[in-house]
Amino acid sequence: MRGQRPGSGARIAEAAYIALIHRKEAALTRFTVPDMTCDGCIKAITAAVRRLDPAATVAADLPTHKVEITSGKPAADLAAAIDDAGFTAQAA
Ligand SMILES: [Cu+2]
Repeated sequence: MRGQRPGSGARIAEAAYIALIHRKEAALTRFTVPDMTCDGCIKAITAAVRRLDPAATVAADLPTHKVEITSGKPAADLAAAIDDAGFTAQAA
């Protein structure tokens, strides 16, 4: 890039790298939660996930007991949050 101050490109790249390592990209994680049987369960699971990650999105389907979570948190942490709320999160 002509006309740019020397070194500014490297500084931008470094800033982008620091942003990347500090803010993990949100990923979709799927669980099956067999003991999720009513809207109250969905609310409790959603609340538990949001306590861990307020930015998470949670989509639940009662008939199939599937829960889809979009979050930057690791799947193991999401499963632990669901388990701590009294449910069983199985990898799906
Ligand atoms: Cu319920």
